[in-house]
Amino acid sequence: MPGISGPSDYSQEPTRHPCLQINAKASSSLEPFNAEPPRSALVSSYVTPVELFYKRNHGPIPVLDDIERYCVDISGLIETPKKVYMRDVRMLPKYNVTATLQCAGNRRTAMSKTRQVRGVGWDVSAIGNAVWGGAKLADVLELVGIPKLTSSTQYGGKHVEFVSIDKCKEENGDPYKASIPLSQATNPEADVLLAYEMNGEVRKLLLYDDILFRLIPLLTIMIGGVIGARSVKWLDSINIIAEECQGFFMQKDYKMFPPSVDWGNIDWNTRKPQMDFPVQSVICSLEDVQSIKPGKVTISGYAVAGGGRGIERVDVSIDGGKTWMEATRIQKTSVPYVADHISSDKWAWVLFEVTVDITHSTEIVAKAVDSAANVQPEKVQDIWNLRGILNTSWHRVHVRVGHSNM
Ligand SMILES: Nc1nc2c(c(=O)[nH]1)N[C@H]1C(S)=C(S)[C@@H](COP(=O)(O)O)O[C@H]1N2
Ligand SMILES: [Mo]
Repeated sequence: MPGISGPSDYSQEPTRHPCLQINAKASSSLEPFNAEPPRSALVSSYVTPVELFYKRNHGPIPVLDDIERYCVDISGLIETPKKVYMRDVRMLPKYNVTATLQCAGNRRTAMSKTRQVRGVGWDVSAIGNAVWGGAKLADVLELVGIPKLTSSTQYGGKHVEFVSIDKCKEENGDPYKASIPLSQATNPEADVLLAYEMNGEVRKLLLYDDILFRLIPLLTIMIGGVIGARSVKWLDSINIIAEECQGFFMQKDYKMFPPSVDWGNIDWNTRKPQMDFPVQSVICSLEDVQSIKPGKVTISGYAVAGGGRGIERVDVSIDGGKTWMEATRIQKTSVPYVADHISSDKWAWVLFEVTVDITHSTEIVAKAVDSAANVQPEKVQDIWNLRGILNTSWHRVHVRVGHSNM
């Protein structure tokens, strides 16, 4: 790709916000940067600030030396392959879609406590909500002659593969990639974006380039309601292909296996790549174990439904799940952005709160219900899987009530 390169080491990484908690695997300079904000930061604003947004990488951050030459190559099973430049994308109608990005590995650390899993450990903050600005992928694909609502091109293209620039060891040094069905990519209602902005700013990378810090916008795919792994950052090319992407992250990772499958008897081909994430909710105003004073406590957190289903309600219990009360939705008065599309909120999380009276040490639990009446599973043991993905079990925190000497 002219103008852009994927470094093979981590010597040119940008500076990150000091509040981000770096996960164990990433502490070595040989590993990609993976970090999440403290959970309390998630409930302080409906839109997560870019610098506090979790970072999930599989390779070094790309380096751009000439934005004018940066373009995305669209080719494959189509009539007219084309190079799409940033200016071409900016000329298409712009949409602002508020959408939550969640890593499939969110809450993996809690799952690993029941039985060992493989993967980077995450607490509850491998998630964030942003206003993504960009062109709809459906409009971009029209530039190469693919009409809206197409499920197959005349040459047999049925999937859209997104290939990045960053080199990953899982792909044997090749770039990160993923795909979605063509029918979803060409459906304007699916709101799949070729995004150039996050929260109203060009998505920037601060890179040290001898003497300068430069602001670098790169195109990113954003797919609401789907696990983060499919929203490919730093796009290099788009391929229209017949079968889904055969890359590592589609075929050998991010698949949901039953608890009976372990590394000794795994057959990756028996499962489909995970796409939508299931309904999730987490308490963010309290740590997993926290000492508090007796009296009124306001409990707050996030709830998000996959597939654009939207949150119906959030139930909170202060007696370990015996009795429940309904939390209220925190009004998102502080949102500084106006979504262009009435349905754009369906991809976004809901922040909830409820004020309770705590008199003694207890377990506080949250569970959410989506608009299709799907509910979170009670126990993490029941959904354990060897890759430790999609831990959406009831979120439990323990409060210890102390008295005078607190
Ligand atoms: N190019 C590229 N895109 C990628 C990844 C990556 O490593 N490289 N990681 C994926 C995963 S697993 C997640 S959860 C999200 C994380 O995006 P973020 O770092 O912006 O939060 O990006 C996805 N897209
Ligand atoms: Mo992820």
